[in-house]
Amino acid sequence: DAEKKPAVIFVLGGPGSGKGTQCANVVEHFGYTHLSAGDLLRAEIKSGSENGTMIQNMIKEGKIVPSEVTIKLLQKAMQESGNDKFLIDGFPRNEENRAAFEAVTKIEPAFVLFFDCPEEEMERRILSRNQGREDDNIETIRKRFNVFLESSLPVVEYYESKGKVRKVDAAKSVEEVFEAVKAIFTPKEE
Ligand code: UP5
Ligand code: MG
Repeated sequence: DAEKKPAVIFVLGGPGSGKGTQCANVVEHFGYTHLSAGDLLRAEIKSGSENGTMIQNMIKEGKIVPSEVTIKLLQKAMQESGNDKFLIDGFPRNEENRAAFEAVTKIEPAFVLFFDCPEEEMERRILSRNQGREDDNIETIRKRFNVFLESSLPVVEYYESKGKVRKVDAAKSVEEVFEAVKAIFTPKEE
């Protein structure tokens, strides 16, 4: 059909790797709309929706919310934004998320921005964040790390095999990481 599909970039990386921080920088410089799947799920809890309690329990355990819930929230946010280019932050988190998003939206990402960061550094960042997130305690952090290694890294590997991963060393300062991110978003002169 003649309808133009939006441009989507998946922003992936472990808990606390700096996805949200860097997405805010990209929005400012490159005109994307930032959609954090985690933020959308937390807003859904706050709104008192019928799924709220289920989502809250899953986040507390570091588990991945069923994809139909997350995909619906993403689609709604995309429609409401009026934009046609999106940073989807923290999704897809497992193979099922990835396949369902593709099947439902028929959208494939232009590329995957992957923040590579050692676990000790991610843990340090999360524990000093102090934003009152219910999953920012050491017990849940450990669970989030395990889910990331077992379920989310395979998604990065899938896109790696398609040549779609742009990997950034996320252990550096916010400014240094953004320099690397900027280079990825800036069209190269031939
Ligand atoms: N900080 C950032 N960059 C820094 C740097 N370079 N140097 C030093 N400090 C830096 O950053 C984390 C902290 O570090 C901040 O204090 C920041 O100032 C500092 P942030 O940018 O927030 O990192 P981010 O990668 O966004 O970390 P976040 O905790 O949000 O990642 P998660 O992937 O764990 O969280 P998310 O919100 O995506 O998901 C939460 C839960 O929701 C999941 O565990 C899961 O239960 C559920 N979920 C789903 O079920 N499905 C989904 O699709 C998405 C989420
Ligand atoms: Mg985040």
